[in-house]
Amino acid sequence: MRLRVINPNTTAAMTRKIGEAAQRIAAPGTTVVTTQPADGPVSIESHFDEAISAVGVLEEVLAGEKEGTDAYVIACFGDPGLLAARELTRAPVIGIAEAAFHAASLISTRFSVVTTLSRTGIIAEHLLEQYGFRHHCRRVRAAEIPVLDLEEDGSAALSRIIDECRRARDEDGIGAIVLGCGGMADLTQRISQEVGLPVVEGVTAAVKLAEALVGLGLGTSKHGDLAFPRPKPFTGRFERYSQLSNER
Ligand code: 2AL
Repeated sequence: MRLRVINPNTTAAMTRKIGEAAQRIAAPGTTVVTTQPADGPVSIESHFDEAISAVGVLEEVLAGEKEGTDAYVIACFGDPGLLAARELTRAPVIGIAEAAFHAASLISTRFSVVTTLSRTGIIAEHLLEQYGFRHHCRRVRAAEIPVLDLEEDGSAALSRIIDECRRARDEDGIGAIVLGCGGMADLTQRISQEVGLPVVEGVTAAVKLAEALVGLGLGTSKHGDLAFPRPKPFTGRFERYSQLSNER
């Protein structure tokens, strides 16, 4: 199967890291293509960043449709553009936050999320509500590191995340930890060893869920609200979307 993993931000180093994590976990028969939008924020840590990045994600899905993609992963913890992406394809589209919540809820009754900055915690909280995981999650915690610190060798990012995970373990009454950023895709084992709890990371969870859905012969329903968008004129910068057709 052909899996397109989309890093919604435009930092190539993070895209590489996400791609390597996806490749390591993917089944031998899975071809992983990792991409990032041509335009957009270098990191996503606000509602504004997220709204802008969603357009790039959708363009990457449209590009993937031309290449016969079998499944998509949106590799940012806000799952930007997820439902809109599903409208554009029959293939399954999995967000890393929803993948991580599902996986964590299958191995524990309660989990906490450890994310980057506390101002982005609200995005995870909204998703927990929207996806129905509010009661599975004890707390959304922040290590107070900007996303791009995760790309810097020798930064304090890892030790701060580990410290926050230890606090979650000791104070939250949880069975598992969810890492709340695509840039943490390479940290699962290390943190799990240090903290002694199962650590769920969304990129890897999403790859395995995407493979499972494709293996089950399941794709995005085209019945109801996830049907292809109704064709209509788009104006100005977005005029090219007037060409979107229902024929795919
Ligand atoms: C993210 C993420 O996963 N990638 C990014 O740029 N921002 N989300 C987050 N909470 O840090």
